[in-house]
Amino acid sequence: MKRIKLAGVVVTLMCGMWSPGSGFGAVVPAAALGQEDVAVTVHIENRRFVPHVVNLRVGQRVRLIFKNEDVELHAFVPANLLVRTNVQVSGDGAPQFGKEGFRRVLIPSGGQVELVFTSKEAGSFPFYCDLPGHIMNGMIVVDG
Ligand SMILES: [Cu+2]
Repeated sequence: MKRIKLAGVVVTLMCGMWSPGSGFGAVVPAAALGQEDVAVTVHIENRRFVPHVVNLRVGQRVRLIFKNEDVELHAFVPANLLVRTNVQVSGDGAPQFGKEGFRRVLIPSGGQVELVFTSKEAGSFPFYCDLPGHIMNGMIVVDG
């Protein structure tokens, strides 16, 4: 395992297989996991995403991990990043899908959710938590 620091975000490079946690919703077969280029962990604490900026590259397969360390439920809602994108969800969250694909995932207190996907286009893609009264924002920046 190798750690590099990229614009304030610690990116952990993973090798080998990864055993998924207990699934909920769109559960991924274990054979499909463990092939990503990078893993990025975003902590949720005190109604904030930490870090709130995640840097990715086009074509990079990423495992984006959310750890909810608050005592309340939160959601990860990406504005446009994952539209019509294949997203594998694992962990103990409750993902929701619509016509355009992945819409959001609810992350219980103390829970962890992992999303595996490949960014298709460059840009800055905001994300937020849409639970009532929560003002929680972040940005996924995809470089070409
Ligand atoms: Cu929230």
